[in-house]
Amino acid sequence: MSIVLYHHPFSRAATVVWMLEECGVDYELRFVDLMKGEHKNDELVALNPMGKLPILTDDGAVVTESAAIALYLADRYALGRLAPAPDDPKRAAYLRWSLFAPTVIEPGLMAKAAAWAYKETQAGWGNYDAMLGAMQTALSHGDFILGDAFSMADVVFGGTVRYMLRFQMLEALPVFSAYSDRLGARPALQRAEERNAAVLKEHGIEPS
Ligand SMILES: N[C@@H](CCC(=O)N[C@@H](CS)C(=O)NCC(=O)O)C(=O)O
Repeated sequence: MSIVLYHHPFSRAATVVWMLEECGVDYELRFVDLMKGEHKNDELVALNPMGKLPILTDDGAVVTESAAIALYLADRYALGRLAPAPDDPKRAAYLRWSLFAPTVIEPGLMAKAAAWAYKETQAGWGNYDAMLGAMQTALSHGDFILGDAFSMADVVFGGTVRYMLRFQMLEALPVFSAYSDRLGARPALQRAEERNAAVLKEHGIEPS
């Protein structure tokens, strides 16, 4: 099988399973025991010098960083369906909000939760209220980031929203909860959750 995902269900690799299910491709899950520190072994550090999951390999190509994995998979396996083509004007919003999740939402919510001291003008994630406003703007065009059409941007952006809501790091504004519920109804997400749960069961790990 050409696609291998180095995976643990308690990591962002769980969301990559959703990406793969949306693409409808075959893939192998290779369990990495985070609790035993297997992600720090030589083989995995050679693939990802950060010593972190997820790592995806595809016929020798190595992709790390969840958002990069999402964009890679959508371009390669679902261009025109989950990713607007490069000459499609929707590509702008697609890229914009796909990158907003890891570069603004994640650090912005971490900064708030951990009460980091930083200068808003120097930190890329800026001001918390501005970030909340931008997130609502992103969701103001319809059911999904691109309006009526679901795209891989919703897995990246929406996956972050769902995770942050679950751990109460993001205010449960109705717009976020409704979006999260819409995403939760997707068969591909449900298949991914089943697959992640099966891995937990196989390894005798209690669900979180
Ligand atoms: N920016 C990376 C973050 C990767 C990351 O932090 N992975 C966590 C699990 S979600 C991890 O491997 N933690 C174990 C460690 O750092 O030792 C991404 O989006 O993929």
